[in-house]
Amino acid sequence: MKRILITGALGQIGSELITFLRKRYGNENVIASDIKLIPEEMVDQNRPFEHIDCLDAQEIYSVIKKYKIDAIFHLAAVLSATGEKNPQLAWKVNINGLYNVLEIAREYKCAVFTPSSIAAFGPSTPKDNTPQETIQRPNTIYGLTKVTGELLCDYYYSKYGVDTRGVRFPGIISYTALPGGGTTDYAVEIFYEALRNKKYTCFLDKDTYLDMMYMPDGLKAAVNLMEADPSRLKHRNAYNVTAESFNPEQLAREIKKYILDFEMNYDVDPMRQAIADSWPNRLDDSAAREDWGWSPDYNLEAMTKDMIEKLKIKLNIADK
Ligand code: AKB
Repeated sequence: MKRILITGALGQIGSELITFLRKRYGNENVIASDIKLIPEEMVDQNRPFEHIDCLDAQEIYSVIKKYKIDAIFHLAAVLSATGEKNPQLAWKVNINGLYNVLEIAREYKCAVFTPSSIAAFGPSTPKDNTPQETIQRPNTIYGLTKVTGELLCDYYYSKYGVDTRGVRFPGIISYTALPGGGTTDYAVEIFYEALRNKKYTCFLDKDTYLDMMYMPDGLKAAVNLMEADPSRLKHRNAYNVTAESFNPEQLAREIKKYILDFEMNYDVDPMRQAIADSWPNRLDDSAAREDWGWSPDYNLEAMTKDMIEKLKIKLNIADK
């Protein structure tokens, strides 16, 4: 990877991946792009930003040619809860956008990273230690687009030799940009509410286990996979990765260690609960560990401590 394009760069993962990749590959070699306009404070000659709507193939083409891009981190996507509210939009953005990126990658010989998700599994998938290769019959539109995306990326690799790679991300927890429209978003919202108001009303039930990961591990997973020796990759799209599996009650208990009077309530949202119930409790990520040395740095305890420290600074909340 010499010159990298990130799509969806203003989203939760994108906004941190830009900084991570720029430190590694140089500011001028990482081109951020998004359908949203760049905020004033990010305008900088040395840190390129381009407007790209991934549904417009010409917009992607012109940026690929302009900067001689050889690797694309394609993050522009509609997440699970938003997808269920607008399935047509989810299909259009997640599938047509990916198709455009893959076609351009085929022509310009770019490597492509596309995140899949725990949503690529469904109710008939084994819930515990979910294997790398198993039943994938999701019942959400987001999940359908993720399975289709995995297969499409595999196809472009075997048919055209496009260097496609991906991981199945769990819920990503971070303090820089908020996630938008996901089912795992509670695990980010809870920190903001706990620090600001000392209480949180959770939209998932207390015993709903899901895989989660702290952002530094998510960035490491994406970049390590893209830098991995291709001859070692037995799978390409997409590797199971996880860092921690917990339920809302366990997260609340961990937060209470720092905010003693934190109060957790529940008001279950049937749509998001049904989505969460269709996903695994915990993935088996041994294939990623064996093939490219995946290993997370943060568990629930380490992540909670760091989130609280960093968010206190961000929200300007002083210790008493
Ligand atoms: C979502 O909740 O939709 C995402 C995901 C697990 O892919 N965070």
